[in-house]
Amino acid sequence: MFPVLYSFRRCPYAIRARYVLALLGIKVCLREVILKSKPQALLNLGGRSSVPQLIDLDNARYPESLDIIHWALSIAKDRHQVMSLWPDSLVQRNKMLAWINYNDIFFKYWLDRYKYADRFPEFDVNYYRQKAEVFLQRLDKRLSRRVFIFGDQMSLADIAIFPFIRQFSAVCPIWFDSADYPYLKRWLKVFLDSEVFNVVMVKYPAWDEGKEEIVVPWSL
Ligand SMILES: N[C@@H](CCC(=O)N[C@@H](CS)C(=O)NCC(=O)O)C(=O)O
Repeated sequence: MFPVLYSFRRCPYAIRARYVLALLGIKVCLREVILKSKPQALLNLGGRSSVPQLIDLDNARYPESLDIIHWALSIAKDRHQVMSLWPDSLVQRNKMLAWINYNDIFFKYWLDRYKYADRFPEFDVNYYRQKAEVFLQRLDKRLSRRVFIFGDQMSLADIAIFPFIRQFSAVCPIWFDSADYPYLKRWLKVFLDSEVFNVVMVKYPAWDEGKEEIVVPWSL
């Protein structure tokens, strides 16, 4: 028996959750969801049916990516690794959360408009991209002085944010390739080239009641 993770391969929230689970070696039963046709088992949970969501072995429900990540951090065996991702210092944690919140609230807002500019005809795509670039500029400046957002070690802030920058880069790869964000690109590449990322991006068939359960051991 393993905890159940409802996930969607390309979802940046699901990627951040899977990345932490894989990094910490926490096995789950991965149920790949098609967003337009969610499985009844997910809908039956009631309330929000977004992904990722995790149900642990005590039937406790973790309905948000950050809930899942904190659950994973709380049960991971390698406490040294946990400390390096999410240090004990409250000051440090608050700073990380500030970066993550900025990403989730402001950057995501402009990213969606940049990605789906045709659905937001009030402004053109360049306007939305420039709004989103405010965050890219902040990140690039910060990453010019350190490898990761909080120093030489990868932290929760990096893992929580990189899937959204990846999504931004994929809206117009030609534009992104020629854009002047050398430090941000170097940082993003560390993640995209990582073994963990390749493992969490493996494609699995969509799950539904009666279908075989896929346990992901995230073997690295
Ligand atoms: N705040 C949530 C957001 C999750 C989310 O918006 N997921 C999207 C896919 S990327 C989704 O499930 N959309 C379909 C829906 O909300 O029903 C989290 O951190 O997990």
